[in-house]
Amino acid sequence: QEAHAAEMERTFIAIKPDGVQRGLISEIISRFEQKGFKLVAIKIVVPSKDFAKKHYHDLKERPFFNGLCDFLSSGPVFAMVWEGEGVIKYGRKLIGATDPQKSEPGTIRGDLAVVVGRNIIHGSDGPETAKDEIGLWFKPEELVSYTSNAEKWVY
Ligand code: 3AN
Repeated sequence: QEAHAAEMERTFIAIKPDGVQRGLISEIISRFEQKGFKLVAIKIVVPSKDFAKKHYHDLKERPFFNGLCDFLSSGPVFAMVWEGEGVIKYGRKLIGATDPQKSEPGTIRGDLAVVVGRNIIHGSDGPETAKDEIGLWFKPEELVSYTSNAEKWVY
């Protein structure tokens, strides 16, 4: 189905400093890749605290906001954009519930994390946040458009 590519949905996924330090980058990429989603942008960066505050601006009233922003800026973050049909919602499913004590086995947080303050990964929670977060972390020219070989077998 050729019409797909241009209108394909995209989401922002980031492996937080705990996931990077624990050596979980390849494990996490695998799960999205094996599902059939397509990686269209990556970068590894230590965000400033101001940048972390921008990223988490929706949570600024929460008591853990400051600690959360300190944490996100405490080390390298592996930022990605993934593309595919339903990738925003299904990406959240792959990630699992916010609190790893409640995420199901088989999900990234269920399998790989224990506490909410160290839940290793972030994923956009809807189309609007996906657009905003991709725009915050990436310049338009850092996103690549290509046809993967697998695509014609996934769709
Ligand atoms: P999610 O990351 O599943 O979208 P949000 O947006 O509610 O969940 O929370 C963003 C991040 O804030 C979480 N990934 C987690 O690191 C942190 N967080 C959420 N709730 C708590 C909490 N009760 N205590 C500490 N950190 C929290």
